[in-house]
Amino acid sequence: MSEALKAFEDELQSKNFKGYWQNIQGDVAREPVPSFAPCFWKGKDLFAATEKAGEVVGLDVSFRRVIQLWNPALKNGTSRTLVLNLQLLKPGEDALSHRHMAGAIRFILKGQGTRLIVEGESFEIGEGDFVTTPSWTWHDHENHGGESMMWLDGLDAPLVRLLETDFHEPDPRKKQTVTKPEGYTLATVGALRPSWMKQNSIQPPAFCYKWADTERALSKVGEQPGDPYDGIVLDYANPLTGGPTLPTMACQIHMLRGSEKTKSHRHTSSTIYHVWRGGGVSYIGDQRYEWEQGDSFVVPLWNFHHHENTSKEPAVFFVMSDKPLMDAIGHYREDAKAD
Ligand code: 1HN
Repeated sequence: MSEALKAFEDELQSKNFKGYWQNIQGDVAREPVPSFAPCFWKGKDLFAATEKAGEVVGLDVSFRRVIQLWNPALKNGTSRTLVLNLQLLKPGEDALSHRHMAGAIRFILKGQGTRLIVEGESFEIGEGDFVTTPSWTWHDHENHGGESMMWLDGLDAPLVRLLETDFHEPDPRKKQTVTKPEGYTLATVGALRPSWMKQNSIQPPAFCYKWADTERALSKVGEQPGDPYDGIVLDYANPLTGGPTLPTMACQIHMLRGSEKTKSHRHTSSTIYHVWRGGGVSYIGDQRYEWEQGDSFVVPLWNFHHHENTSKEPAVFFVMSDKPLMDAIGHYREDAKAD
């Protein structure tokens, strides 16, 4: 570098300026190069760690007894934008109320009879149910049943951290008072809905999607061709608009029929998979992962991936992705691998 150029750059810096040429480091990438790699978590290890947390970590120590599926390529989180956790709530435990900017979902893996209270409505939850806790909604949980509850917590917390928009408020009441009748949201946001009710046009209402309905839908469409890359896909749609689950994340159920093998593709959204039923193998970039019930893995953006159900029984994934974000800003691109 010439003396004159160095002196000029120093002068720019002293005035908080930077020349474009100072940012160019070699070739500019022609396509996305994710900074985080695929990662796989064994369900057996996750459940064992969570059981252990149940013995050594009280709710006084950890406001929520939650273990994160931490992608070591990141400071925090499972993907760049989303995090998947497993939460344990033991019989008799109450997780106190709070609200925050991060939007959250729960997918119940184990247990019955617990209640999630969101914005004054109490939802009874059990295995396979899926519940949303949209951004800035009060939420607390109570396990008044006889068995431990375990559920997946999915949050857009890494995105919120990046945006630095995290308002976070403990509830001065500690626990919410239930102010809405049982089944209130279900009865008011469907095809028949009260005409005077104003709804938030960005955030969906908190909603509980029952496993029995998911199973029924799978059985009604299970014979159809489905999607070449993901098999039979059900969207957990915003019940009001039919749009994505939350503005920042799309949650889905994927079913691979017995011996089904999907085609390979890649896209600019990143996807987190949890194996809810069955066994098989997924290929992500140059990695091969064999999975069984309870396992989880993440497919970073722009990694080719495809899946194979290696058994005769259906395999079912619970899936979470940041595609709505990419759609909202016009960054979604998808590319099929040539056969
Ligand atoms: C949260 O609010 C819950 O309410 C669980 O159950 C996990 C992880 C990060 C930030 C907030 C919950 C969380 C969380």
